[in-house]
Amino acid sequence: MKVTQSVLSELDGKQVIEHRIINNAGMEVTCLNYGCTITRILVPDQNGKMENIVLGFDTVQEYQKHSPYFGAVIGRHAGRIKNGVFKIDGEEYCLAQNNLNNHLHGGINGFDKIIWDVSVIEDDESVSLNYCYLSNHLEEGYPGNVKLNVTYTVTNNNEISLIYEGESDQRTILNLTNHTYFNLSGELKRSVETHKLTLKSNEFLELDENLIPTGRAINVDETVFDFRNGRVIQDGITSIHSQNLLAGRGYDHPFLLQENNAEEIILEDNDSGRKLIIETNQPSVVLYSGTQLDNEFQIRGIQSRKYLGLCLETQGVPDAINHPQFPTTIVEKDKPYKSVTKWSFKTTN
Ligand code: G6D
Repeated sequence: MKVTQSVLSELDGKQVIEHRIINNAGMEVTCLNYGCTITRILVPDQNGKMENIVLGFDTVQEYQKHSPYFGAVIGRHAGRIKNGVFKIDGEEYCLAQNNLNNHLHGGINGFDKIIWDVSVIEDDESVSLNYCYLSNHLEEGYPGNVKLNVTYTVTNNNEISLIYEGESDQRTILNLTNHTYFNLSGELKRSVETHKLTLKSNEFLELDENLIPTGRAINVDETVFDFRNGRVIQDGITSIHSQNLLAGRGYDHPFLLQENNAEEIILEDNDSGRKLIIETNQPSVVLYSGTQLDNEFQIRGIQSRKYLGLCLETQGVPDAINHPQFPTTIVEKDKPYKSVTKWSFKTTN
């Protein structure tokens, strides 16, 4: 396997470093230490043609100006937190309200905007990028000094594992994910409406008008949220279900996973023959169908637009701290937090 490193630019006196990994099968993954951002993933289609299958830019400036979290690590807490307020042990914490009057994706300067320290670990069958950062007590309003490690590992089997680890010196909340927008058509030649998703999930979480979970889990039966036997994204775009309309004609919902590490999430594009299998130790995945992508900018020459990419953000449940019935995202003092997800890229033939 090959890995190269280059300094793209400087930001706030720190180097923005790009790593490019090419495995023995020719798969290519490019990442920045700015937000642990994955900027390219090149994988073969059914004819062996290597093409990029994620939304990303070539310069940090474009990420700063346009990116709705393209490829970035999200934290301290992915998703929305109602009114940006939560309590731990009776103590109230107020987070940045950066999405209407709610908190979204770690706040104004979330982990997606941090320059992380980075190191490379190589062995015969894989290359890993280890990003680390110390998030100080009350950064963006969150309690605890938290040591964070984010490790992306590329293997010769066309897999990427994403491991998020954290340890805090006091009780806090943590919920990291990666916000890559996938488009398996290759080089964004088509939108994702005809992508087929299969999800081992019987329930999705109802959202209110501000996209905050209401606390109610809805059974997917007889709805376009039932992906158990595979369904094209288009179904949620043309649906008149109130939750699809609320999400801007599509999906922006957490799904509760019935199984972990059991091919529980599969995304396929029939025309290219590309297939992505996602496995995780996390209790939920947020399916975001790119409904809020606007056409105000270009992505490597392609005009951005609705449904140009979709996200499958494996994570804890958004706003879980305000809904005790959901799996908790509280992390105990000096107890390690570890979230593991694996992306496996295949072709259907
Ligand atoms: C919108 O509601 C969506 C989020 O889920 C997404 O992460 C963000 O755009 C990029 O706010």
